[in-house]
Amino acid sequence: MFGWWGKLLRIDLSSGRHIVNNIDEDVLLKFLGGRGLAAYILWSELQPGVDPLSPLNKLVIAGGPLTGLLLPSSGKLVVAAKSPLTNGYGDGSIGTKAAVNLRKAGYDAIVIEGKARKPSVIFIDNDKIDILPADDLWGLTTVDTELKLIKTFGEDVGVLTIGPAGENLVRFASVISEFGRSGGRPGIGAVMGSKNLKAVVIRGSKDVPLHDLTSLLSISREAYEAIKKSDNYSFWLRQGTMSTIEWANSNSCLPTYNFREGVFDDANKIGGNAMELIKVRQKGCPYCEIPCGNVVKYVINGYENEAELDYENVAMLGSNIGLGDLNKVSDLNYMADAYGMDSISLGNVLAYAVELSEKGLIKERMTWGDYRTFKELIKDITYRRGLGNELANGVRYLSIKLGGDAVKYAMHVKGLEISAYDCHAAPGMALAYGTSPIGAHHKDAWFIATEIKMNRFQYSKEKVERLIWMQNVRGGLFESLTVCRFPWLETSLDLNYYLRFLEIATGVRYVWDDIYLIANRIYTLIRAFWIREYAADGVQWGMQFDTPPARWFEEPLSRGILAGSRLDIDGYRSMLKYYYDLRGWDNNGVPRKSTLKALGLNDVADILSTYVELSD
Ligand code: PTT
Ligand code: SF4
Repeated sequence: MFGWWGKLLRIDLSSGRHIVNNIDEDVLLKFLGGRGLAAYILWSELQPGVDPLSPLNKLVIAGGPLTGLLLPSSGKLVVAAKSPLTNGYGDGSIGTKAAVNLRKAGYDAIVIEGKARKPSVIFIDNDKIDILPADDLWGLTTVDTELKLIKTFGEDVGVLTIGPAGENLVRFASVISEFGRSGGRPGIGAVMGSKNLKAVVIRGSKDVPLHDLTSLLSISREAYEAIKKSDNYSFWLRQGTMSTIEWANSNSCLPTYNFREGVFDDANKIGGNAMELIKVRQKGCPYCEIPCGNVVKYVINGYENEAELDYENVAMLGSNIGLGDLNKVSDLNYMADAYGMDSISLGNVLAYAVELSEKGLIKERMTWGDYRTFKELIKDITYRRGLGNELANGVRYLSIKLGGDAVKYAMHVKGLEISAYDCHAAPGMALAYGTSPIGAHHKDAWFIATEIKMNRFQYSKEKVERLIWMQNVRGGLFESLTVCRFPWLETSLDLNYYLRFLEIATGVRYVWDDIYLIANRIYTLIRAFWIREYAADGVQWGMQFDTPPARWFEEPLSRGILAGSRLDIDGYRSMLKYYYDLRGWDNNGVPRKSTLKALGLNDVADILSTYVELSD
């Protein structure tokens, strides 16, 4: 086999033992790697209905057939587990040296199971695996932890770590690497914490077996050159994702005041141009020629520090909480990275707290843009104190606990807080959130930009068809290859390059129909996972889980060029039904027996039919 090792490292933290398993070639051909492989492992190995924070949950760290090769932006890996935030499938992508080292150590994936008796670090040095005590690291921020680990193990290792938020089982704790790369929005950091696992440190020095090294080197040169010729190249290097702030504001989709509005008066103060004024350097993932990490130096009352800014975290910890000062937004971002939690969910829970306070649904008093209170609240979330302890469970848990009107203002889909695009006037983007396989995240389909070029207010079949294509490419292909999608999206690298990379690496010729089939298989398997897990908890699957919050349907925008806009529930449902048809799922969003069979998921059909009646 070329391109893949066909090896999975399995580590049991309860017994301290590890083993290297072979991965069937058929599984790799059918699921590629990364997300596809993680979904396959979690479906096949997890006991249905398992508590995500119990030792029985498994943490998967997976690369794909292109990860770590000398190809554009190939240093990404997927972290996945059953999510403690959503109770469904959860994953995230991180750009890190750990991705390259994972593959160079001789593995396509690692599965971590059980629970260590004491805080631990896993150190993987090629074939040598050690589980080491981490009492001296427990309680440290992700920054201090990584600095210490690098000091101990050397500059060449890759580190995945959690902060105090993961240790304290904050349900949206993420996994952090390289002081500001964050992955695993749906609480994958809390899964690590529940296993007493502070960090995974990886060193690898082997060469991944390749089908055609000479062609790989020459196509790689060609692709890097194509990227540099892109019209957007130099602007992207200046601002990365940050220019999206101004763009979203001018298109009335910048989340503002807990997704009540799509425009923010102070957008320019927190946008890409403002960011450039305090930017001190750029940071990138391995093998990336278009580094998009904006490192800024911020100053608050004479206190100076650095933070890494992207669109999503600035929108969510800026406009969505009514904060229009980039220094303060940067500070909250720094806290999210250092404590190790997802900035998108954090921006949601803070905004939710303000709205609950405004409406008198909680006793605490706070207002929009209240930086000092937010700072304290972030500490309280991390250490699970008072209101922070409730917010640490995410907006869905708290809304269910409070009941009544509180449910209306909880902005999530399937329990995952919504990422940074307001959808009052974007039914296609709303559908992207509704059908994303991990809950409301934009990674599978950043449909908003496409939609703005179409008729924004239309509920059309064409939008659904384009959305599915986008999901299949972004969430199916890129998440499973596993490489960064930005060279394609932001510097127009021709998509066909990726099929050529795949063939040169593996020797297997995939055409687009093969890729769409694989993507459909992955989406349908992940859907089966959700249905099985919910059914095991006695919850019947239905359209409501694929529908965004009532706010976007019921409360129109009151400001900006699109004032008065809101979504139409019938229009949304008609698009959702068509989406189900195209995926081969029934009217409740449950995969049909015939679909599962056509995708080669016969055993999944057999198991799923014991939980829910499958249509033909
Ligand atoms: C991703 C999500 C995003 S998506 C952002 S900004 W974005 C937020 N970043 C956070 C952060 O930073 N700190 C923090 N504590 N929490 C954060 N939460 C948010 O996490 C990221 C880039 C970006 S920047 C994007 S879009 C692209 N995402 C990719 C993806 O998902 N897959 C892929 N194959 N390529 C991608 N390329 C781009 O990577 P999650 P990263 Mg992250 C400070 O993973 O869980 O999906 O959440 O990956 O290495 O940080 O790179 O405007
Ligand atoms: Fe990492 Fe950005 Fe480069 Fe993608 S474009 S690999 S996220 S630095």
